[in-house]
Amino acid sequence: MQIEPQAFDRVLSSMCTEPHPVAREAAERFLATNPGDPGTYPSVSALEEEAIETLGEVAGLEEPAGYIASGGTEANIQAVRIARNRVATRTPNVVMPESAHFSFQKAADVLGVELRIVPTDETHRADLEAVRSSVDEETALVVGVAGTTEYGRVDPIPELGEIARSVDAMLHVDAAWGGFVLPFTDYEWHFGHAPVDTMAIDPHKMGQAAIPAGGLLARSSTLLDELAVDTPYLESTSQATLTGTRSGAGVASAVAAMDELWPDGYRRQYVRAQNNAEWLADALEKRGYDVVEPTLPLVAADVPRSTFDALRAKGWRISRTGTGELRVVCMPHVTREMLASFVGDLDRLEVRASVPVASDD
Ligand code: 0PR
Repeated sequence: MQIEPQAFDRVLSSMCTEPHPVAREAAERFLATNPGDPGTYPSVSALEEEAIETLGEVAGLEEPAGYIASGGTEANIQAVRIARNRVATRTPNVVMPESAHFSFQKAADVLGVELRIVPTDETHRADLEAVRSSVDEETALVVGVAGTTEYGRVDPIPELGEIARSVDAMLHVDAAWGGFVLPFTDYEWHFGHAPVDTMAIDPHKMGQAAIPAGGLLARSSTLLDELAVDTPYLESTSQATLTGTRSGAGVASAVAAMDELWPDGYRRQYVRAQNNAEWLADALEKRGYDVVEPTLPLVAADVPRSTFDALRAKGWRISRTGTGELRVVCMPHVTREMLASFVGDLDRLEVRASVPVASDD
């Protein structure tokens, strides 16, 4: 096979990153292991327990239950599934802000629950009044996002918890992207801050593990039991995961990355990424663009479509928010030099755009 994977030197929109060298090495070593069959692959199974212990530490949960999933999508689907299975009603609903990831649409479709999507306020966070007026006795789950995909915003998690409790619903926090930066901020987002029942927190995003390594955490193993099915021909007796055969590489790389980086390495990474985001926001603002302030390391700015397209044509891997703003995610592989080179390209494009077209006379 001749083809090489892409380089990361122009990747500005991904929520994944180059795995940490120790994560890469662990992934290679554990390629031929399957945590879906703990009776046959006990060492990767033990590693998965370690991964959940550490994820619990990151997310303020002393006795965590959970597993390493294929990603945030699976974790979100499983959280909706737990909540759906716990309510008596035949017509359960899930209330979430419009900023929540599209994986909840998949969850609702697969699981047959009604999705009630409420607006965000002017700070791009869940509008609490709208959430309050959308929940009812058939609400199985309220979703809060801790680090939204488009703007990196953190919903008011404790308040969402109160609303969920007022109707006996569960609270799920989607920290798939934000989970490894939020511990170093003042946000209230985790199990220790609010009555959170389940959480998505992905080592394969800010956690610098290899893909696939998502995380599903639950406050208690009873919650996870809602997902368990019997596995008669395996040595283990039941399975709570969505997929059967799973990636031991993902599990091992998650443990290796977290062993290496939690907490100091992740803290340094957060500070560097946040500084980069603020530098870029400042550079874009100085050039007259409307910038959504980066409260986490993610910058959105109102750059014209033609400029956006020209930057993509130059090889920059950038993406847009639902309303069309340029979106740059300051992941660990994003350096200041990359951002400076990106802004340099932007300047050259804008100069060209402002040069009047030469006339013939
Ligand atoms: N929750 C949040 C808050 C997310 O941002 C994402 C993914 C998910 C859940 C779903 O996670 P998985 O993709 O692991 O299932 N957010 C990014 C997105 O959809 C994922 C992404 C990753 C996109 C890498 C591009 C990319 O190169 O935009």
